[in-house]
Amino acid sequence: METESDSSRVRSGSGSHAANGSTTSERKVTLLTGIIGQDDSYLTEFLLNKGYEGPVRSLLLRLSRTPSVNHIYIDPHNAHKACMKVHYADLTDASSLRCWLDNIQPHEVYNLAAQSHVAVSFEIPDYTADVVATGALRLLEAVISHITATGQTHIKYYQAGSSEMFGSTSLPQSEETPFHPRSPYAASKCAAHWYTVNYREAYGTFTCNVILFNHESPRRGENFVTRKITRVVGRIKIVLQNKLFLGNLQASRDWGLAGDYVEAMWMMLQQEKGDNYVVATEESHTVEEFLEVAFGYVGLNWKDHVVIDKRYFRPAEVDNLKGDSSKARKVLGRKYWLMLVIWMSNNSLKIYKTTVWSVLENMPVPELDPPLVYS
Ligand code: NDP
Ligand code: GDR
Repeated sequence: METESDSSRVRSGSGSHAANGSTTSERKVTLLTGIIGQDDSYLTEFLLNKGYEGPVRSLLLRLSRTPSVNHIYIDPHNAHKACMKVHYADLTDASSLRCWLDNIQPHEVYNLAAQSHVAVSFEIPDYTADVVATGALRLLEAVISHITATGQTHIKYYQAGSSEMFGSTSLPQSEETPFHPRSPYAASKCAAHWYTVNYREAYGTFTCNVILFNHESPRRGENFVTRKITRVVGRIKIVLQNKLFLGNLQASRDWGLAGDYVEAMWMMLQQEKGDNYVVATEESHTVEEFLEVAFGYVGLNWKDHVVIDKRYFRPAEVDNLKGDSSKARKVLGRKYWLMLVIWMSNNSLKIYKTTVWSVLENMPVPELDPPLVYS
């Protein structure tokens, strides 16, 4: 993948879609952080399908891998065809953020980049806080100074909040539930949440905190539990391995589908005022229940293969998460469905099959994108 050359990193102030002040969706320019991530790839596809005028711009941290976006990436040297552009930037580098905001002049900024693994945040707490908490602050500050310098007040900011912020609170968790973070990651997300609220109150900027409960897909990183399980189920089924090592099976999560939730992200930025929203399926299941479904799907019993390994337990666990997304439901006009149910429904088996069988090196993986069919 190529990126724009360094010479394009100048503060242009002209030639952007923002300059004409249009706010119609087809003339919007978007900036996303964290393009390699699961949500970024679905959101990029969603925005392109919505008819957002290309390119959907993205910031990229590491250039060594680009699996989630390769299928929609077009070489920028084919400028008339390019539907997204990828730039070097980092949430730990304030100057890069401000520079690209000035250069791109986006209408919408989605801050999705993060060190997003909860267990890993106990190992690298300092880095996690720098990216997740201070990174959000740097981006908000870049937005404000960009607005001050250019007068472009229409800019809207999206902050990826997390159900982990609720930690050990009682169910169900809504926008009114007080936070009780149980990891450096969750505490950092709480800080990012309050920075986002503060910049809304202090400067009148349109900022949104969308507190998403877990959402999964075939593009989920393989060190998160759903993808770890389904990947190994495939390997066990074809006798590539026999054991699956896991931690706490009693933890309960409200699992939705990533491809669905990006719609909620976009929708919340289309409201008149920035606000805080919880997005969830409103159902919760344990990791053990997930194992039953995943192994059962290929005719195996999880108890014959799963081994509990203490290494995968966290210093402090979030036992039970289940959202109350009634506020978001009013905006969206519908609710989202639990992933387990969807995976078992006929039309969506292909998502599951892809996840299971994608471990087979010489076997064609069914075409999934676009579009994913969920119901
Ligand atoms: P991923 O971990 O898949 O993607 C996050 C992306 O951010 C990765 O591409 C990562 O790059 C990148 N990144 C990490 N550090 C930096 C940095 N310093 N500067 C720029 N980019 C960086 O996350 P998801 O797509 O699953 O989630 C998107 C967002 O939503 C995250 O903020 C996450 O915390 C939050 N969230 C996710 C939920 C979920 O269930 N998926 C639920 C609630 C919130 P690299 O991989 O190279 O480190
Ligand atoms: P989570 O997702 O911590 O909820 O954070 P993850 O899939 O990592 O864990 C879910 C639950 O499964 C238990 N578990 C294991 N988890 C992993 N990763 N590996 C194991 O071997 C294992 N065994 C049991 C965990 O203890 C936990 O209880 C995700 C991330 O996407 C965050 O960025 C996001 O904010 C939250 O979801 C909402």
